[in-house]
Amino acid sequence: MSAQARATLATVRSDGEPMRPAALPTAFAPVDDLGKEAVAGRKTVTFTENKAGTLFYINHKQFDHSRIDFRARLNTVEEWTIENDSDEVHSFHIHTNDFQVMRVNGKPQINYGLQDTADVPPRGTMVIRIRFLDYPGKTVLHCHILNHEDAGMMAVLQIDR
Ligand SMILES: [Cu+2]
Repeated sequence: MSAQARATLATVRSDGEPMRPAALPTAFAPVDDLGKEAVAGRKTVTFTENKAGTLFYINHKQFDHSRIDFRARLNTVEEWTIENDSDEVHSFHIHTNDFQVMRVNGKPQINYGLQDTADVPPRGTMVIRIRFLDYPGKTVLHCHILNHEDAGMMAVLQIDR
């Protein structure tokens, strides 16, 4: 990344009577736990890149919108292993259905609820569970780092009835 000149982006000013801070909630709605669900399928998603760090791949392929890379069935739960076979972080992101992070580098994760993006550490692995709800059809998964997805790190998932 190139060095950026310092610049003022915004000046925030506050006036008037000070407000009392709102109380934070002490209880949260229960979250779905996909760890208790039967697993209907397993997939491996591997992030790699070329030596120069200019081309990016999922399962050794660059994005092709006309190709279906993964298939799943509606209303099932799958367990996916996301592998990062590179020396930098990649941020796993999937559209349409959110996922639960189960383990990162083998370490079980606390379930704070479903999410749509999670970092996969360099040379690391992340295991997720995902329930395919609501929408049959095509969707995409990709690295959420913009220049990685633009340079190929994206794949098509077909969800069938
Ligand atoms: Cu990436």
